[in-house]
Amino acid sequence: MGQAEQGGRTSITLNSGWQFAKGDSASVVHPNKRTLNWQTVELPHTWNDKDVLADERRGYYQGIAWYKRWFSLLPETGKRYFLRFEGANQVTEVHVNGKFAGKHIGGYSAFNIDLTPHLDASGEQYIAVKVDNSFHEDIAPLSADFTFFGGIYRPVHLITTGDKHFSMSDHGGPGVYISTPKVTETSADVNIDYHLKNDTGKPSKLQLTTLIRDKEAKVLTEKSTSLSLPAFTDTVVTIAINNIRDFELWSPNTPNVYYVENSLMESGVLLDHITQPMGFRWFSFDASNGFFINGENVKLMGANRHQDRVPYGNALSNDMHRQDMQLLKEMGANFLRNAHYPQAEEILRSADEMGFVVWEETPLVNEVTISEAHTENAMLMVKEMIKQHYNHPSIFIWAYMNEIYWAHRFKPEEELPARNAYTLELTQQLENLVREMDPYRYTAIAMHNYPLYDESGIGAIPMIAGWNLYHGWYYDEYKDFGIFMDEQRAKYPERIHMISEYGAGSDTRLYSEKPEKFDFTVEEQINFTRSLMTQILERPYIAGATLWNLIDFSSERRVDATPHLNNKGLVTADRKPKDVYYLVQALLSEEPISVLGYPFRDQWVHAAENPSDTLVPVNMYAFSNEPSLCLYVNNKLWEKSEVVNGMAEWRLLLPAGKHLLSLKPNDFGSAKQVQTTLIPYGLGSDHLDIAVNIGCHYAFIDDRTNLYWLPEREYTPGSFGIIGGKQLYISNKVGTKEDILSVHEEDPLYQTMRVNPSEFRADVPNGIYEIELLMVDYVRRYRRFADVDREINYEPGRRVFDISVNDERVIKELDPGGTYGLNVPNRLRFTRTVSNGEGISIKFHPVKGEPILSGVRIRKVRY
Ligand code: GCB
Repeated sequence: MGQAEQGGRTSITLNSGWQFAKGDSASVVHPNKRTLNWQTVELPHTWNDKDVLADERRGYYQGIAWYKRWFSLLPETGKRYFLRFEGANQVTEVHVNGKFAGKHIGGYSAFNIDLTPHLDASGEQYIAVKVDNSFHEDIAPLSADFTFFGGIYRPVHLITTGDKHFSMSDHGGPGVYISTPKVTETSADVNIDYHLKNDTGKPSKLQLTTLIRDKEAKVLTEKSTSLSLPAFTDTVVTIAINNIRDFELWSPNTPNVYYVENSLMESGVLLDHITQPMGFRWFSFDASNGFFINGENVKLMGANRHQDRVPYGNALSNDMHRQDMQLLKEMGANFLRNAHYPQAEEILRSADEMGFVVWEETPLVNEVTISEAHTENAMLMVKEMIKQHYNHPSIFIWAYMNEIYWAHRFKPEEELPARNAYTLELTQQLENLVREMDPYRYTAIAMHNYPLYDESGIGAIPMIAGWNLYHGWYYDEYKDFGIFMDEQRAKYPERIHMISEYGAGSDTRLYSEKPEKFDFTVEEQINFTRSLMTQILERPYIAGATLWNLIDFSSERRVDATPHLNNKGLVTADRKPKDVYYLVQALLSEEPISVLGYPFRDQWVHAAENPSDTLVPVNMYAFSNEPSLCLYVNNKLWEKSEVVNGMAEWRLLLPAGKHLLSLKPNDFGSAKQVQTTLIPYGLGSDHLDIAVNIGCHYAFIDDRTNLYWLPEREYTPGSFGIIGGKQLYISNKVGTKEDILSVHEEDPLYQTMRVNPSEFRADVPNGIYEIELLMVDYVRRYRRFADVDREINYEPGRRVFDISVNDERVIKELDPGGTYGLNVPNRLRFTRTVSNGEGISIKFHPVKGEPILSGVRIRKVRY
């Protein structure tokens, strides 16, 4: 209790020993009533950590749950007691000793509850907290591409102050608001607004001291002010400290944070004490040349961050929050967008101290509800965000909506005029509010590629136009990104443009030498990022850009290669850097970077016609900010390659076996092992085992067993492959992006398929073979995260076919959808003796509709 010794205020976490139960019961507010099924939990806590990952049913528990606990606290006269919740999603009601003590709306900001009037003189206190994460049409976010985890998912603190104190009822803010209206290299003026509260019936004469210390606790300046507080009031006092000298400036490269210690005393007794961060810096944005801080032009480059992590949901420890910030820092980023909501105090503290420029925003995403309550809540969220994070020197931009027209195209035509009018008015109201609350920072909104922002006029309201752009991923091609931005620039030369989002997904189990749009391969994510980031770096008018997203994050309703996740992360959900992370590092970091790409190619399989002199081609790449790199294969120089836009590439031809690749000889630390395996001509091997990912151009590596499913290939005599049919493409994107039910770890394997194949042929020598055929009858069921599930009306018999092996019908009238269900995988396994040099020929015979095939595995066995 470090702060306790200094007197005035104590603050201690109250995170252990809570009882938790899902469901509702009015009697929970009273102690000793045994209702519901309780379990002991530790805060931070969410109740959705597991159900968001379940396949069978869409959705996760969105409803009421309770937390309760006892604690000891002997109330003293002259003290006030508060609970501070750093965040609970989304409506929270607090009851103390059976009495209602307060309610908070909104899932992403902190709030304080005054316990004082409800405390029991015996010292035994009972607290019950009801949290509800049900959909509520007046509380943003209404819909979004992320999971609305319920729970008290950030820490709780028990705070004690004197009965005159820095306000604890100012929208969760500290009651102390520090501005730096004028800063130059050598001198600075600081204004501090104090919101003070006298909870007693007596007017008081108080002493307020303000001390600014540097990070070594050396005092930079100090000021003492006398003031009087009338009885039972909130009073705002502003003090100015002018012409401060001998300070160090704050910037992303020199994150010199100062700490303002504020003390409130009465007749020499310390009543309250609070320390807040601050930084000395001046900055501006320019429509042509971007961002300037302390007179220096700095390109803002970084990433967005969501706050969850598998398997903890959104209930992360402070260490986990800091780990994310460390990843961002090491990547060379200087810019962070807290999307789509205000984030944990620990994130802001780390941003101050590590040196990030932060864009923070409230969770108004996708759509609005036309109601007064919705407006009020939206305003409240802005007030809370600004009050709570006002003092952080890392914050430069306040934003208050993201893609607010996203759901527009799904709304009934007749609603549109009223929706447009409301959205325009709301935008203007929120803009005015931010400008009024904080005249020293910039405002922004994030828009998507949709003409209505320009047409309706809301694009012109904020000071910064933020763009969420996915050219070459969801639509168009990479180059169209630059064309789009140049058009915007030409149309609105006075606007400050930023790229609030750009990013492509990847599943670290998918690899391809011929990556393509929306295929979720590691290579495609690299290609997309390399192109768009280079285009951004080339355009000085783009003040900054944040990649979408630092992490693979939870989006329960999303249906891509990785179920329930949005996999546009630079690192995986468990925080392992993907290859694209190192590309970004090479493009941004000022430290020398050279990292060999780590395509998961422990096993590279290639069929060869002439085994004695066959070499296996391997594509290798490395990320670097050096002009060129040398590649060593088994410690011998292979070749030097130029680094272009952060990457050097090699095409290797290696004999079968294990090879050590490195960027320096004998550099075992960074070396990567590649195994090249030949499938011999004639497929004649006692251990023949081939697995083919039918219907696409990429390999799938099963990360449980390392089994390598080869990209599909056409049959050539003497080898194996598919004949006939075509790969399934929906809207120019490979495969179906449906959630394949019940096979969590194999979704991408089943998602791609060949429709109407006539044959899969493998010219294997005589022997006994185990054959597996993978398929799934698919139906489009979900639309991306915005609306309700579609009913499946399945008529049995829409797709019926026979399968023969070597002209013997092994399966007749197979109806995979009808037999197993739609989007349910089907894996047929059987053994077959091959004799007379016939090889294996698997044929598909349509009876009704078209046959489908997602994978083939052939393995030589003994019986
Ligand atoms: C966007 C949204 C973000 C989504 C992202 C995506 O533009 O702002 O919430 O997650 O696209 O990945 O589609």
